[in-house]
Amino acid sequence: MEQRIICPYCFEEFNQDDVLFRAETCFTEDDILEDFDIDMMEDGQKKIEMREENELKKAFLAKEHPSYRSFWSKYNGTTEQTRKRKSGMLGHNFENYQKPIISPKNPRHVIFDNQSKTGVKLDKDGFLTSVTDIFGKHTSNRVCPECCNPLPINYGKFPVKFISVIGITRAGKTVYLSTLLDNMYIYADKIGMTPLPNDAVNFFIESNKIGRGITLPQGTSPERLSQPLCYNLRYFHQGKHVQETSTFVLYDIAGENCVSPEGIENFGPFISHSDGIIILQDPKQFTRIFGEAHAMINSVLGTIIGLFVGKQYCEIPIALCISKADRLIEDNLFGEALSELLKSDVKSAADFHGFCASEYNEISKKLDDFYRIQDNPTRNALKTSFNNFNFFAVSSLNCHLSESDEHSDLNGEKMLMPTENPHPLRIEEPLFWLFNQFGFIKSDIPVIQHAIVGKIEKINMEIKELNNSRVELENSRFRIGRNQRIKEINNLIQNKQQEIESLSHY
Ligand SMILES: Nc1nc2c(ncn2[C@@H]2O[C@H](COP(=O)(O)OP(=O)(O)OP(=O)(O)O)[C@@H](O)[C@H]2O)c(=O)[nH]1
Ligand SMILES: [Mg+2]
Ligand SMILES: [Zn+2]
Repeated sequence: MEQRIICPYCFEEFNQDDVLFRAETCFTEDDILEDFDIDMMEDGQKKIEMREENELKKAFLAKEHPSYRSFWSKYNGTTEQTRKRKSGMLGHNFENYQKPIISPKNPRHVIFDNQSKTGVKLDKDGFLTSVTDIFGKHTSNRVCPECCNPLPINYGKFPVKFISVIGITRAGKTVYLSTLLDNMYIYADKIGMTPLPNDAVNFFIESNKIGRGITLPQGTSPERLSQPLCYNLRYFHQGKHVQETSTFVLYDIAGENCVSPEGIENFGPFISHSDGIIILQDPKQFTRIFGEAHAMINSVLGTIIGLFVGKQYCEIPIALCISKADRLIEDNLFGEALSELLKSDVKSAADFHGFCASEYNEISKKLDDFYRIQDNPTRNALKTSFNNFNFFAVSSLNCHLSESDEHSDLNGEKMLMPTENPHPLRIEEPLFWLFNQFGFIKSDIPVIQHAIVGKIEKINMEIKELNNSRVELENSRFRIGRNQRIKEINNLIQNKQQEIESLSHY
């Protein structure tokens, strides 16, 4: 079966049956005999068998694979963690990434299928998902043949969407992702989806737990690459009318890497391979309000424009989200109507599990106004560089925070801790919007499109100018070719009006 897989780490594309495996059989140097010792043995069947077994064991030595090491060397070492087995169990405690890499095509690594004898058995979908190694141990831990990073269970069987969450340092990315993923069951249910998380996701949530009395996560080390967060979602495809599963992969990209040239070099591939982007904008980036030197347009947005624009990628959906919206609500910077909307729960579309655009469009329009007043350079950059973006405001915490006794390792600042249960505000909305843009879910009414609005605005301006010149001509009675020119202008205006009509229709 020809089925291509794109590695969520190195983005190499390969056939599903080209995967490699991490073997459960692991030997250390101590388990392997010196060739010299075997040479010394008495000749005979026993010696031949010993030599053969010793040779086989050499392929099962526990160590980090060179391709894996070289991938992670760009990021100051791996961030993969191994769940420690219960104490008292026998055997070595190897890290998962130290397990030997074996090939399902090598009869000295794996046991071939009894019937075919020419290869290993595939699963019911025709996928290569597990093998039994030559020592009889079973493994279903697939890895990418290029970088030897782990492929989650079932990864590659379903269409994959990559989503990067980016924003400056402390913008709230980790808190956002952890809260979103932890509550995914509730959110997915609203749009009729069943989430099937994997181990790395649960690990991420556990190690960045958000809750009352728990110190908030430390800053993500800028030079490190967090593990991609893979999620399978089962749902009823509202366009195709069939049950489907999709995989989506979320990346938590540390803030520094969205702005420093070296960071962009190493982390740029994650952004440029994304099918959707969630930008978290820290309220302090609104220069008109806070006067901080982190204007959106100079930092993150500039980076994305650099990575995408001119490379035909600017069609990808971009969700620009104001994070920590609770602060802006509290400071009355959003105005009454918008604050009330933001404080309400995200609804499903009235009669079906879809995106409730009738509610969302109101928020989006008001946020567009907010940007026009507070950060017009960012708004303009979006309207002129991207064809598909929308505005959101979210709060992952929206609860009282107090200083905890712990200090941050990174900058010595006091760490904060929620003193009550967090009440997240609308954090699922950007994801729902992306799902709608990917075609997974329908919306009750067409979703507002600002890029289009921008185009219409521009054409309206042009019509206005044309009208002015027509009036001028009409007033200047004795000019040669005047009537011809007026006719031409009328035609131009008519064309532009038609253009607007087709845009509004769209
Ligand atoms: N008021 C409020 N504060 C928040 C919210 N979300 C995050 N914060 C604050 O912002 C801080 C930084 O959040 P993180 O999620 O660690 O930020 P980050 O974007 O991951 O930062 P880096 O890892 O440095 O790139 C938190 O420790 C909180 O103090 C929110 O919804 N409301
Ligand atoms: Mg972080
Ligand atoms: Zn890879």
